[in-house]
This record gives sequence, C-alpha cells and structure tokens, in this order.
Amino acid sequence: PPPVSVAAIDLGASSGRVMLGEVGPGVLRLTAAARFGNDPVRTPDGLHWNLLELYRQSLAGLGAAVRLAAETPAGRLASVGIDSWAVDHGLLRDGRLLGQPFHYRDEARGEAGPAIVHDVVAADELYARNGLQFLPFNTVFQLAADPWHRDADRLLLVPDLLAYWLTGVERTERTNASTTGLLDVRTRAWDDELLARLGFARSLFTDLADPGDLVGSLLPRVGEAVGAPGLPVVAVGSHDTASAVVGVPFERPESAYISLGTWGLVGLELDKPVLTEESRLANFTHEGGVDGTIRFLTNVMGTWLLSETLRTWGRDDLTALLAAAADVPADAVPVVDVQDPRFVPPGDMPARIAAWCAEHDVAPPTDAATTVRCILESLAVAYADALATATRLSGRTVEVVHVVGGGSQNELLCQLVADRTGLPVVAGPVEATALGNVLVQGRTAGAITGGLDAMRALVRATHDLRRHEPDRRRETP
Ligand code: LFR
Repeated sequence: PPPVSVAAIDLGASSGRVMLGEVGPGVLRLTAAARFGNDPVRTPDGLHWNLLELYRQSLAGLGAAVRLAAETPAGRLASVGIDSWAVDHGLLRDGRLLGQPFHYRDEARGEAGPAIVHDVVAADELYARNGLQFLPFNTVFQLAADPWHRDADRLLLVPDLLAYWLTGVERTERTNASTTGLLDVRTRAWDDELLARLGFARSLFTDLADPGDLVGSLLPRVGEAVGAPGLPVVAVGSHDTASAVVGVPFERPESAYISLGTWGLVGLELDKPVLTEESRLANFTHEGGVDGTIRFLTNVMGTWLLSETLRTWGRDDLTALLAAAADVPADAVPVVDVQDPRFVPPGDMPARIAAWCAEHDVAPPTDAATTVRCILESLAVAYADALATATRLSGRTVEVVHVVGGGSQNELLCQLVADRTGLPVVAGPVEATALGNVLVQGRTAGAITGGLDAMRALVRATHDLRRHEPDRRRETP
C-alpha cells in the first residue's frame, strides 16, 4: 500500500506539537506543523491548564498540517489523532465545560481525595481492582476531593474533550481511561461497582474506544476552518505514555524503557498484570497500552526538576549548563531523593534541593554546574532503582534500556543512566509519542499492517538511535 499522511496532536505537560506524519511500508516521517508552549494559569482557586489556548493552537496546527499534507505524495490527510498527559479532565453539563480543568500539579488537589477514597475502598482493595500506583492526583482522588462532579453530566479526559470539540462525539479512549483509577484492571471496562461505592454517577462516563477506532469526523465549522471538511478523528493511545511506548524501538523482550519527559516513566511492557502486594508497595502501576498490553511502570521525577530549576534561575542556556555539568566530578555532588513530594509542585527547585540536603546532613551543590550535575546524578540513581525494582517484581530480565522522549536528547543523563544501571542505553526517538500516535493511525488507514513488533521495526528502520555503553566502574551496587 502507498504511504498515507496523518496529523498527530501531541500535548505534553510543558509543550505541545502538531505533527504531519507520513507512514507506510518503509516510511515513517514526521514534519512539525506547529510547536507551542503549555503554560498553566494560576487563579485564586488553583492551578489550571489553559485548555482553550491548547485547543486554539491545536486547530492552527491542524490547519498547517492540512497545508503540509497537500505537498506529500498522499496529497491530503487521512485522519487526525490526539494524545496528552493523563488523569486530568473537564466536567461538562449539557455539553458546556464547567470551569477550567485543574492541573495535576495543583498543590491542594491531592490533599483530601486519597483519605476519602481509602475510607470507602482500602488501598489494597483499590489496587486489586484498578492496578494503579498511588498518585495523589489520580482522577479517582481528584473527583472524591471535589464535589463539582455532582453538577456535571459528563466527564471527558483532556484528549477526549478536544476530540469532542472537534467532532461533537463523546468517547473515552481506553488507555487514558486506565489512568483514572476507575477501570477494572482485568476487564478494562468501567468498574461500575467502584463507581457506585464512591458515589460517582455512572452516566458521567462515556462508552470506551480503543486505539485505532474511528471517533467521528470534524464538525462542519471545524472542517472548514482547518481546510479539511469531514476529516476523520481516530482514537490513538491517547495517554501520551501509551503512544510513547508504541514508539519504543524494542528489539528483544529483555528490554526496559524510560519515557523521559516531565516525568521519567520507568518500566516494562507486559501482557499480564503482576498485581502483588509487593508491586503495590513499590508503587508499580498497570496502565493500559495499545493492543491490550500493560505498562508496568512507576512514575519517577523527569526533566521537570531541571526545567523548573532553569525557570527559577531565569536561564535558558541548557546546552551550556549541561556542558559545565559534564565536567563536574560525580562524587562532588550529593544524590538527593528526587521522589520527595516537595519537588512535585512548581517552584524554586534549587532552594528545595538545598533544604533537602540540609535536612539530610549532606553538603548542597554550590553553583549552577554542580546543581545540574546533582539533579542528573539523582535522576539516574532513581531510574536505576526503579529498573531494579521492575525486574525483581516481574521476574523479567533486562539487558538494554531504551530512553525515548524529549529527555533522550540529554546525552549526559543517558550516559549516567547507563553508568548507574550497568546496562547499555539506546536513546531515541525524541518524538516517540508523536510516532506512536501516527503509527496507530497509519494502521487504521491500512497503510501498514501487523502489531507492535512491526511498528517498532519500522521505527528502527527509519530513525537514528544513539547507544551509550555503561562505564562499569560507576555502577551502583
Ligand atoms: C506523562 C504523563 C504520565 C502521567 C502524568 C500525569 O506526560 O501522562 O504518564 O502519570 O503525565 O498525567
């Protein structure tokens, strides 16, 4: 079959992009149609996503992708697919959004929810039902803490809300639905009994769609505005991490991944859940993947710690800072616990690192270069720990670590991960999420066939990857 052109709208927690993707046998290419920032807005009631701005940028980017597609052999877009960060959602009544969606990093959001939920369903029972790691901002906790859902007749996760604005069709894509905490980990359907016990109306939740399903087509006004009347909207792995893992160029089963963006999502792809008490206590999650796979992973701090540090300093010269950090001897910096909850909300990270060091009787980093090196060493140690835990809990062997996403461009960090794990790191692709989005659409359009293995072989054949060999002297015991 000839290659097709599709558009991928990929919204990350710190930036968004619309990509033109060309996909077919031997072909997998991305061209950026638009890139834009994703800057949350704080109002007196808390930290919000600027969702209207993201929608506006997505539409403008889709229009640009339509124009770019006219220059490709296919001549036009076959479809568009949307992915974003997970968990967050809009509440609607009669099709109207009730307030601006909250940001999962809102400080107050996570406080009350867990206790309310665990009072009704104990943490171990909850894990047995939904398989999710405990993150205080999981949708289930946000809903419990915020009675607003009682005024709503619909809940739509961020990508589904955008798809609704594009098509008028309300659907919930299953990979992202798995992050709500309200899906049954075994059946992957809404857990009706759990909803009832928690007092969430069943009617808030829509029918589920699977990656690859047709959601609908652009509403007439939208189609006209972007220059693509009737363009199909296809469900992809709408949780960005689900799409990113589609784009991991695994070569063999003995492989782990780190999807490295604002979070470092460290784990394995499995075909059956682990669900042991040990996995629960280690905070390992079972998120739904494309083609029925399971992402057995844990959320570790990602590039957020570094980007908030640069923001605090008012600096944007990351390349120069990384070069300076590379010259700092590893033992000259402390290893801080990047999983400390103090690092989750936006704020002055260097001050928080100094405070952590003071509390733990270690000398804090003294300047910009040592601070950056301290952050990278600390991240690498945390990833190595998470990988060791993943292999222990799953009984799987890991011989290579794939790092994908924006953070895979950070060569120093990738090298430190190799050193701290004692394993080779294969870095890239940077745009794994957009590639995963494009691949699923390409399969729906009939341009490629096969399962995840075939998609990953196509990624390997079309993308340059960088390999980092471990320096065994630095391996942590
Ligand atoms: C990554 C991600 C993670 C999810 C976090 C919050 O962008 O989607 O997978 O745990 O954001 O939604």
